[in-house]
Amino acid sequence: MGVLNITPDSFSDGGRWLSGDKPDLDALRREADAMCASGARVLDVGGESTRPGAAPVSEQEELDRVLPVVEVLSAGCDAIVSVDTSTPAVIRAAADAGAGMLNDVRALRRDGALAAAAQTGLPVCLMHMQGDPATMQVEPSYGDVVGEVAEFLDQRATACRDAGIDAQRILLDPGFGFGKTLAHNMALLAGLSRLLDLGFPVLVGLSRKSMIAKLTGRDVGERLAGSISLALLAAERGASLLRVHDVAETADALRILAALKTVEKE
Ligand code: 7PM
Repeated sequence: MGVLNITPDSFSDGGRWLSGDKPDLDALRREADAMCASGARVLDVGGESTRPGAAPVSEQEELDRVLPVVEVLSAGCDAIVSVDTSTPAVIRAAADAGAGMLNDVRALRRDGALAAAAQTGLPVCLMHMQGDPATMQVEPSYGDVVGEVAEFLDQRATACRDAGIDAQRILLDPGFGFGKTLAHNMALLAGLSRLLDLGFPVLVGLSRKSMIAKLTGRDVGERLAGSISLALLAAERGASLLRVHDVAETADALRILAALKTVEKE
Protein backbone atom coordinates (compact mmCIF):
# COMPACT_ATOMS: atom_id res chain seq x y z
CA MET A 1 0.00 0.00 0.00
CA GLY A 2 1.54 3.28 -1.15
CA VAL A 3 0.86 6.43 0.87
CA LEU A 4 -0.38 9.65 -0.74
CA ASN A 5 -1.10 12.31 1.90
CA ILE A 6 -3.02 15.25 0.50
CA THR A 7 -2.28 17.49 3.49
CA PRO A 8 -0.16 20.60 3.97
CA ASP A 9 1.54 19.27 7.10
CA SER A 10 2.10 15.49 7.07
CA PHE A 11 5.45 14.73 8.61
CA SER A 12 7.12 13.14 5.62
CA ASP A 13 5.27 14.22 2.48
CA GLY A 14 3.52 17.36 3.74
CA GLY A 15 2.44 19.77 1.03
CA ARG A 16 4.07 17.70 -1.70
CA TRP A 17 0.80 16.99 -3.50
CA LEU A 18 -0.90 20.34 -3.00
CA SER A 19 -0.59 23.41 -5.18
CA GLY A 20 -2.10 26.17 -3.09
CA ASP A 21 -4.97 24.43 -1.33
CA LYS A 22 -5.85 22.19 -4.30
CA PRO A 23 -4.49 18.70 -4.92
CA ASP A 24 -1.94 18.66 -7.74
CA LEU A 25 -3.65 15.96 -9.80
CA ASP A 26 -0.98 15.66 -12.49
CA ALA A 27 1.79 15.14 -9.95
CA LEU A 28 -0.36 12.67 -8.00
CA ARG A 29 -1.19 10.74 -11.15
CA ARG A 30 2.53 10.42 -11.96
CA GLU A 31 3.41 9.30 -8.43
CA ALA A 32 0.52 6.84 -8.37
CA ASP A 33 1.60 5.35 -11.72
CA ALA A 34 5.16 5.01 -10.41
CA MET A 35 3.94 3.32 -7.22
CA CYS A 36 1.80 0.89 -9.23
CA ALA A 37 4.66 0.11 -11.61
CA SER A 38 6.79 -0.62 -8.52
CA GLY A 39 4.28 -3.12 -7.19
CA ALA A 40 1.71 -1.19 -5.14
CA ARG A 41 -1.65 -2.97 -5.11
CA VAL A 42 -3.38 -0.32 -2.98
CA LEU A 43 -2.96 3.46 -2.84
CA ASP A 44 -3.92 5.15 0.44
CA VAL A 45 -5.22 8.68 -0.03
CA GLY A 46 -5.61 10.85 3.09
CA GLY A 47 -6.80 14.42 3.57
CA GLU A 48 -6.66 14.71 7.34
CA SER A 49 -3.31 14.95 9.09
CA THR A 50 -3.23 12.75 12.20
CA ARG A 51 0.12 14.18 13.27
CA PRO A 52 0.20 14.90 17.02
CA GLY A 53 -1.10 18.44 17.48
CA ALA A 54 -2.23 18.82 13.84
CA ALA A 55 -5.02 21.32 13.12
CA PRO A 56 -8.38 19.61 12.57
CA VAL A 57 -9.74 19.83 9.02
CA SER A 58 -13.36 20.62 8.20
CA GLU A 59 -15.49 18.07 6.40
CA GLN A 60 -15.57 20.29 3.31
CA GLU A 61 -11.79 20.66 3.29
CA GLU A 62 -11.35 16.91 3.54
CA LEU A 63 -13.84 16.35 0.70
CA ASP A 64 -12.10 18.98 -1.48
CA ARG A 65 -8.71 17.37 -0.92
CA VAL A 66 -9.64 13.73 -1.27
CA LEU A 67 -12.47 13.39 -3.81
CA PRO A 68 -10.74 14.70 -6.94
CA VAL A 69 -7.79 12.43 -6.16
CA VAL A 70 -9.99 9.37 -5.68
CA GLU A 71 -11.72 10.13 -8.97
CA VAL A 72 -8.51 10.51 -10.94
CA LEU A 73 -6.73 7.51 -9.41
CA SER A 74 -9.62 5.07 -9.49
CA ALA A 75 -10.24 5.83 -13.17
CA GLY A 76 -6.81 5.17 -14.58
CA CYS A 77 -5.03 2.91 -12.13
CA ASP A 78 -4.98 -0.83 -11.49
CA ALA A 79 -4.50 -0.37 -7.76
CA ILE A 80 -7.34 -0.25 -5.26
CA VAL A 81 -7.81 3.29 -3.98
CA SER A 82 -8.04 3.34 -0.18
CA VAL A 83 -9.31 6.43 1.61
CA ASP A 84 -7.84 7.36 4.99
CA THR A 85 -10.82 8.99 6.70
CA SER A 86 -13.02 8.92 9.83
CA THR A 87 -15.76 11.14 8.40
CA PRO A 88 -19.11 9.61 7.31
CA ALA A 89 -19.66 12.11 4.48
CA VAL A 90 -16.17 11.41 3.11
CA ILE A 91 -16.73 7.65 3.37
CA ARG A 92 -19.92 7.91 1.30
CA ALA A 93 -18.58 10.35 -1.28
CA ALA A 94 -15.30 8.43 -1.69
CA ALA A 95 -17.18 5.19 -2.35
CA ASP A 96 -19.29 6.97 -4.99
CA ALA A 97 -16.10 8.37 -6.54
CA GLY A 98 -14.63 4.88 -6.98
CA ALA A 99 -12.71 4.12 -3.77
CA GLY A 100 -12.16 0.41 -3.16
CA MET A 101 -11.25 0.41 0.52
CA LEU A 102 -11.71 2.46 3.70
CA ASN A 103 -8.88 3.04 6.17
CA ASP A 104 -9.85 4.61 9.49
CA VAL A 105 -7.34 5.44 12.24
CA ARG A 106 -10.39 5.77 14.55
CA ALA A 107 -11.71 2.31 13.64
CA LEU A 108 -15.14 3.67 12.58
CA ARG A 109 -15.95 5.01 16.06
CA ARG A 110 -17.12 8.45 14.87
CA ASP A 111 -20.89 8.99 14.93
CA GLY A 112 -22.35 7.53 11.76
CA ALA A 113 -19.05 6.15 10.41
CA LEU A 114 -19.85 2.49 10.97
CA ALA A 115 -23.23 2.73 9.24
CA ALA A 116 -21.73 4.75 6.36
CA ALA A 117 -18.95 2.20 5.87
CA ALA A 118 -21.36 -0.73 5.99
CA GLN A 119 -23.54 0.96 3.36
CA THR A 120 -20.64 1.16 0.92
CA GLY A 121 -19.93 -2.58 1.05
CA LEU A 122 -16.19 -1.79 0.89
CA PRO A 123 -13.39 -3.50 2.84
CA VAL A 124 -12.41 -1.61 5.99
CA CYS A 125 -9.17 -1.32 7.90
CA LEU A 126 -9.71 -0.81 11.65
CA MET A 127 -6.77 0.81 13.43
CA HIS A 128 -6.03 1.03 17.14
CA MET A 129 -5.23 4.43 18.64
CA GLN A 130 -4.99 5.33 22.32
CA GLY A 131 -6.51 8.79 22.87
CA ASP A 132 -6.80 11.24 20.00
CA PRO A 133 -4.19 12.66 17.63
CA ALA A 134 -3.78 15.92 19.58
CA THR A 135 -2.67 14.27 22.82
CA MET A 136 -1.98 10.60 22.08
CA GLN A 137 1.80 10.86 22.48
CA VAL A 138 1.67 12.73 25.80
CA GLU A 139 1.87 9.73 28.13
CA PRO A 140 0.77 6.53 26.46
CA SER A 141 0.13 3.85 29.06
CA TYR A 142 -0.94 0.20 29.01
CA GLY A 143 -0.90 -2.79 31.34
CA ASP A 144 -0.49 -5.34 28.55
CA VAL A 145 -0.23 -3.44 25.28
CA VAL A 146 -0.64 -6.44 22.96
CA GLY A 147 -3.61 -7.79 24.92
CA GLU A 148 -5.33 -4.40 25.07
CA VAL A 149 -4.82 -3.66 21.37
CA ALA A 150 -6.06 -7.15 20.45
CA GLU A 151 -9.12 -6.73 22.67
CA PHE A 152 -9.96 -3.36 21.12
CA LEU A 153 -9.57 -4.62 17.55
CA ASP A 154 -11.61 -7.72 18.29
CA GLN A 155 -14.43 -5.52 19.68
CA ARG A 156 -14.33 -3.22 16.65
CA ALA A 157 -14.38 -6.18 14.27
CA THR A 158 -17.46 -7.49 16.11
CA ALA A 159 -19.11 -4.05 15.87
CA CYS A 160 -18.45 -4.07 12.11
CA ARG A 161 -19.96 -7.52 11.68
CA ASP A 162 -23.00 -6.49 13.74
CA ALA A 163 -23.39 -3.48 11.42
CA GLY A 164 -23.46 -5.81 8.42
CA ILE A 165 -19.84 -5.69 7.24
CA ASP A 166 -18.72 -9.07 5.92
CA ALA A 167 -15.94 -10.69 7.98
CA GLN A 168 -14.02 -11.18 4.72
CA ARG A 169 -13.87 -7.40 4.29
CA ILE A 170 -12.19 -6.56 7.63
CA LEU A 171 -8.50 -5.81 8.19
CA LEU A 172 -6.90 -4.96 11.54
CA ASP A 173 -4.01 -2.61 12.31
CA PRO A 174 -2.21 -2.14 15.67
CA GLY A 175 -1.61 1.54 14.85
CA PHE A 176 2.13 1.89 15.35
CA GLY A 177 2.93 5.29 16.88
CA PHE A 178 -0.68 6.16 17.70
CA GLY A 179 -0.57 6.56 21.48
CA LYS A 180 2.45 4.29 21.87
CA THR A 181 6.00 4.56 23.14
CA LEU A 182 8.90 2.82 21.42
CA ALA A 183 8.55 -0.05 23.92
CA HIS A 184 4.84 -0.38 23.10
CA ASN A 185 5.56 -0.39 19.35
CA MET A 186 8.24 -3.05 19.70
CA ALA A 187 6.01 -5.21 21.91
CA LEU A 188 3.30 -5.01 19.22
CA LEU A 189 5.71 -6.03 16.48
CA ALA A 190 7.04 -8.88 18.61
CA GLY A 191 3.48 -9.95 19.45
CA LEU A 192 1.98 -9.58 15.96
CA SER A 193 0.96 -13.25 15.98
CA ARG A 194 -1.54 -12.52 18.75
CA LEU A 195 -3.28 -10.06 16.43
CA LEU A 196 -3.20 -12.58 13.58
CA ASP A 197 -4.92 -15.04 15.93
CA LEU A 198 -8.04 -12.84 15.73
CA GLY A 199 -8.49 -14.27 12.25
CA PHE A 200 -8.27 -11.14 10.08
CA PRO A 201 -5.50 -9.93 7.78
CA VAL A 202 -3.23 -7.40 9.49
CA LEU A 203 -2.10 -4.11 7.96
CA VAL A 204 0.92 -2.30 9.41
CA GLY A 205 2.14 1.27 9.00
CA LEU A 206 5.74 1.67 10.12
CA SER A 207 7.15 3.71 7.24
CA ARG A 208 9.33 6.69 8.31
CA LYS A 209 7.76 6.75 11.79
CA SER A 210 9.48 8.28 14.78
CA MET A 211 10.16 4.88 16.33
CA ILE A 212 12.86 4.63 13.64
CA ALA A 213 14.35 7.89 14.90
CA LYS A 214 14.36 6.50 18.43
CA LEU A 215 16.17 3.35 17.25
CA THR A 216 18.61 4.91 14.75
CA GLY A 217 18.74 8.65 15.41
CA ARG A 218 17.68 9.35 11.81
CA ASP A 219 15.81 12.41 10.58
CA VAL A 220 12.60 11.81 8.61
CA GLY A 221 14.34 12.00 5.22
CA GLU A 222 16.87 9.35 6.26
CA ARG A 223 14.64 6.55 7.47
CA LEU A 224 14.53 4.36 4.36
CA ALA A 225 16.68 1.55 5.73
CA GLY A 226 14.78 1.57 9.00
CA SER A 227 11.45 1.58 7.17
CA ILE A 228 12.37 -1.35 4.93
CA SER A 229 13.72 -3.30 7.89
CA LEU A 230 10.52 -2.85 9.88
CA ALA A 231 8.34 -3.65 6.85
CA LEU A 232 10.25 -6.85 6.21
CA LEU A 233 10.11 -7.91 9.86
CA ALA A 234 6.35 -7.32 9.90
CA ALA A 235 5.85 -9.23 6.64
CA GLU A 236 7.92 -12.09 7.97
CA ARG A 237 5.72 -12.15 11.07
CA GLY A 238 2.58 -12.42 8.94
CA ALA A 239 1.41 -8.90 8.09
CA SER A 240 -0.65 -8.96 4.87
CA LEU A 241 -0.51 -5.31 3.86
CA LEU A 242 2.31 -2.81 4.41
CA ARG A 243 1.51 0.91 4.34
CA VAL A 244 4.69 2.51 2.95
CA HIS A 245 6.03 5.68 1.35
CA ASP A 246 8.84 3.90 -0.54
CA VAL A 247 7.05 1.32 -2.64
CA ALA A 248 9.85 0.23 -5.01
CA GLU A 249 12.40 -0.32 -2.24
CA THR A 250 9.92 -2.21 -0.04
CA ALA A 251 8.82 -4.36 -2.99
CA ASP A 252 12.46 -5.43 -3.54
CA ALA A 253 12.71 -6.51 0.10
CA LEU A 254 9.45 -8.47 -0.24
CA ARG A 255 10.72 -10.24 -3.36
CA ILE A 256 13.65 -11.50 -1.35
CA LEU A 257 11.38 -12.67 1.47
CA ALA A 258 9.11 -14.41 -1.06
CA ALA A 259 12.08 -16.27 -2.57
CA LEU A 260 13.16 -17.45 0.88
CA LYS A 261 9.62 -18.60 1.74
CA THR A 262 9.50 -20.62 -1.48
CA VAL A 263 12.65 -22.52 -0.52
CA GLU A 264 11.41 -23.07 3.04
CA LYS A 265 8.21 -24.67 1.71
CA GLU A 266 10.09 -27.19 -0.45
C1 7PM B 1 2.02 11.99 11.66
C2 7PM B 1 1.89 10.82 12.41
C3 7PM B 1 1.72 12.03 10.34
C4 7PM B 1 1.48 9.70 11.78
C5 7PM B 1 1.32 10.90 9.72
C6 7PM B 1 1.19 9.74 10.44
C7 7PM B 1 -1.30 4.80 9.66
C8 7PM B 1 -2.45 5.13 8.95
C9 7PM B 1 -1.27 6.89 9.24
C10 7PM B 1 -1.09 3.47 10.09
C11 7PM B 1 -3.19 2.97 9.05
C12 7PM B 1 1.77 8.18 8.70
C13 7PM B 1 0.81 8.50 9.80
N1 7PM B 1 -0.55 5.92 9.80
N2 7PM B 1 -3.39 4.22 8.65
N3 7PM B 1 -2.41 6.43 8.70
N4 7PM B 1 -2.07 2.59 9.75
N5 7PM B 1 -4.11 2.04 8.78
O1 7PM B 1 2.84 7.66 9.04
O2 7PM B 1 -0.11 3.11 10.74
O3 7PM B 1 1.49 8.44 7.53
S1 7PM B 1 -0.83 8.54 9.22
